[in-house]
Amino acid sequence: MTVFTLVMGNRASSSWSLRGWLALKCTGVAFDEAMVWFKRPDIKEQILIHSPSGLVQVLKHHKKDGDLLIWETLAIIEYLDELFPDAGLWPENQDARAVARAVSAEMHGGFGPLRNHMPMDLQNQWPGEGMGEGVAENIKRITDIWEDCRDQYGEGVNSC
Ligand SMILES: N[C@@H](CCC(=O)N[C@@H](CS)C(=O)NCC(=O)O)C(=O)O
Repeated sequence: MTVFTLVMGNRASSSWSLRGWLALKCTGVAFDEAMVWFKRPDIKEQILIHSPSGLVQVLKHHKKDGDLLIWETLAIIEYLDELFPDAGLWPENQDARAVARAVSAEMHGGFGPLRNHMPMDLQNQWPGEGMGEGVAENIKRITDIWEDCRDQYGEGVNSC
C-alpha cells in the first residue's frame, strides 16, 4: 500500500475524478486508486464510506496517526502543490499562477449549461447533440480562455 489513495469515479465520465488523478500523476508519487461505480443503486452509501461530502473524488493521505481526507478537487491540488513543489502543478510566475487559479475556480464553479447538456464522456461520441441553451456561450468562453492563456503564458509551459 502507498501513502496515498485516490477514491474516484470513472475517469472517462467524471471530470472531477480525472482532475485529481492527473494532478497526482504529475507529482510522480505512487498512489492507490479506489473506484466507486456511479451506476450502483447504493452509490451514495458507497461514497459516504470514503468521503464526508458524499461526492468524489477524495484523496486519502495515510499518515501514522490516521488518514487525512481531502475531498475537494482544488484543495487536493493545493495540498499536492505544497507537498510536491517541484511538480509544477501551478505556474511559477506569480501573474500566471493568479490567472491559473482564476481559470480553475471559474471552471470549478461555472459552465452549468455545458455540464448539463454535454456531460463529459470520453468513450462515446454524440455528434450534433447537446447544444442546449447557454452551451455555445460556455464553449466560446472556454476557447477564449485557452487562447488567451496560450498567448500570454504558453511559452515554455511545463507539461507532465
Ligand atoms: N466540488 C467537488 C465536486 C465533486 C462532484 O461533483 N463529484 C461527482 C462526480 S461527477 C459525484 O461524486 N457525484 C456522485 C453523486 O452525486 O452521487 C470537487 O471539487 O471534487
